[in-house]
Parts: sequence; structure tokens; C-alpha cells
Amino acid sequence: MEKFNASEHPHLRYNPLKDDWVVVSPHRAKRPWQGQVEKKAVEEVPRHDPKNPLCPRNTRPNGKVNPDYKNTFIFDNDFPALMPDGPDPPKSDDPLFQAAPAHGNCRVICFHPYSDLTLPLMEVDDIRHVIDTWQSEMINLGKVNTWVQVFENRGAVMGCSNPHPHCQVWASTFLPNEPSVKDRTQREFKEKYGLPMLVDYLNKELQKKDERVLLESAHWVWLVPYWATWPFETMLLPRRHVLRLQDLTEDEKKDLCQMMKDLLTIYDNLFEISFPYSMGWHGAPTGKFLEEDCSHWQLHALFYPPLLRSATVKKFMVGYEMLASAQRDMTAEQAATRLRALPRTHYKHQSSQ
Ligand code: H2U
Repeated sequence: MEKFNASEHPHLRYNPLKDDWVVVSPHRAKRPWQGQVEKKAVEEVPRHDPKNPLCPRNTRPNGKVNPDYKNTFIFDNDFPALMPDGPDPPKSDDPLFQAAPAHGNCRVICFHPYSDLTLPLMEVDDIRHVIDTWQSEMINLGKVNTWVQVFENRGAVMGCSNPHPHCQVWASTFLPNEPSVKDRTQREFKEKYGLPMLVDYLNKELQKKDERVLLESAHWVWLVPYWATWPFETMLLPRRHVLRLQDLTEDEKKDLCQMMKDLLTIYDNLFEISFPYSMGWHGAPTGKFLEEDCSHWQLHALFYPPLLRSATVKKFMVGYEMLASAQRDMTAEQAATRLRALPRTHYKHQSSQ
């Protein structure tokens, strides 16, 4: 019998955070592609578009005028998915027809006044404003909400509705599905093994750095998780045990600015485009959880890019993925090797050097 080789042979990998499995089919990356090809995103974005509702000084469709902001600008989403007030659905005894209250706040954070910038093209000082804003939003919204989800959709392919650099914050009085599962899995891990899952995981990844670790700084480690599902999915972890984004120290935040710039530059350099992704932060829940022991949690940022083999070929999570299990076509280690080989100078700045 042939010896198992992870970069040749199909196998399953366990995601201990989500308590599920991903099918890894490394040999499939070689297959020819005649399916859908995405349009290459238009890279020419004007610095200021008088019609763009996220630009400084412009009037949004609801008549509100944006200030002449110089770094970040935060406002309540004009089309919020969740609202702080409103009637609750009636309780039901029928297990098949259950509903529950859903309240919350949705906010939009513009990162910078210039529409032609993205996080990797911004100065580290400007990225610092974004991180400080994430922290203040987490603190304010976390007082009454159980979960505050900071997330950025970048690129039309990920549903981003506006080219201006921005992210969203959705805060809810309930714990959504993903963090709810992660709360359980991390709690059970700590009870069983005595330390937080992701603290243990990072220690182990750092013992074999050449496999999945991509970048290290004084306070942060960027890696491809062993159980990654999306082709170039990655995770960013603090070295220290940190429960929430708002607990980061000055030094950790300063270091995070450069780390974000570097890792997002590497992403852009992979296919020499403004790399599409959904990213977001997961840390211990807030609201009533602020008073509870959440030491099983470890803060982490997640990056889910949809592209597979080029700027225009996307990984589809359809068919088998919808009906059976998530599946990927190359191993986490193969993705790490490709990302690790890329320069930290943005491709838009390389020719001028
Ligand atoms: P996305 O690009 O990730 O869709 O985020 C943009 C958000 O900005 C979106 O949720 C909001 C949309 O509702 N928005 C406003 O609140 N007001 C506007 O005038 C434009 C967009």
C-alpha cells in the first residue's frame, strides 16, 4: 500500500473551533477549469466621487450629510439588519416553529476619506485610527450587546457594495451561530486540556513554523489554519492570551497596524489585484458575558478570500459543500508556501523602486 502523503491523497481535517470536518482533495487543484471566470475588478477608483454616499462632504440618499472627515468616520447604517427596539415575536411551544427576539445596532466605519485606498495602501498611522475605532465600537456596543461583529467585505465578489474603504459592525443581543459553537468548543477544550484552545494551537504551530506560519511580529502571528476551508483562508492571532479586541495594549495595537498592512499587501500581491475577502474579529462575547469567566476564548481575526487559482477564478462552495461537507483543493501547507513566497512591498509600489 502506498504511504500517505498529505499533498497527494484525499483526507479529512478536523476544525476544533467549529467542531466540523473539511475534505482535503489536493490532487484536484490540477484539474482544468472551464467554468465561471469572474470579471477582474476595476482598479481605477476616483479619490472622491461626488455621488458616493461614503465619501466626505457627500449627502447620503437619506439626506444626511457626511462630515469632512480626515481619518475614520462612523455612522449608524441607514439600512440596518438589526434595530435596538421593536416588538418581540411570540413564544411558541412547537419545536418546529421557534422564533426569538433579535435586537441590535448596525454601524458603518469608513476607514479613510480617500476612495482609492484600501487598508494595505493606507499609512500605518491611518490603520491605527481604524484599530482604535474598532476598539471603541466594541466597548460601546458591547455594553448592551452579547456579540459585536466587526467585519469587512472587500471586493464586489464578496458582496461589497461600495469601493470606498469601509467595514461594518453588527452588534446583537443574541449570540450568533458561529460564536455560539466556538464558545462551546473552546470551553470544552479548556475543561479537558486545561488551557485555551487557540493558545495551545499557536504554541504547537510555532514549533513547526515552516508548515503553516506565514508572518511573525513581536506580538502577532499570521498563519493558515490546519483546518482552513477557503483556498487562501488565514488567521491572525496575538501571542499573548487576549480575550477581546478592546483588551489589546498600546504595543500590540502599534504592531498590529504593520502586521495588517503586511499581510494584506501579501494578499494583494498573490494575483496582483485588490484581493477580495471577508474578514472579521472573534473574541469573547460581551454584554452579560463581561461579568463571566471567558478565559477559554482567545482573540483572533479571520480572513476568508474566495479566489482559488487566479484573479478571476473563484472557489465555489456549492454542490457537495452545500449538501455534505466543506472541501478544498489544495492543502493548507501548499497555500502557506505560496503566500510565504510573496513580497511585502505592494505590487502597485514595486515598479517605482
Ligand atoms: P458593504 O459594502 O459591506 O455592503 O457595506 C456598506 C454598508 O453601508 C451597507 O450595509 C451601508 C449599507 O447598508 N450604507 C448606508 O448605511 N448608507 C448609505 O448611504 C450607503 C451604504
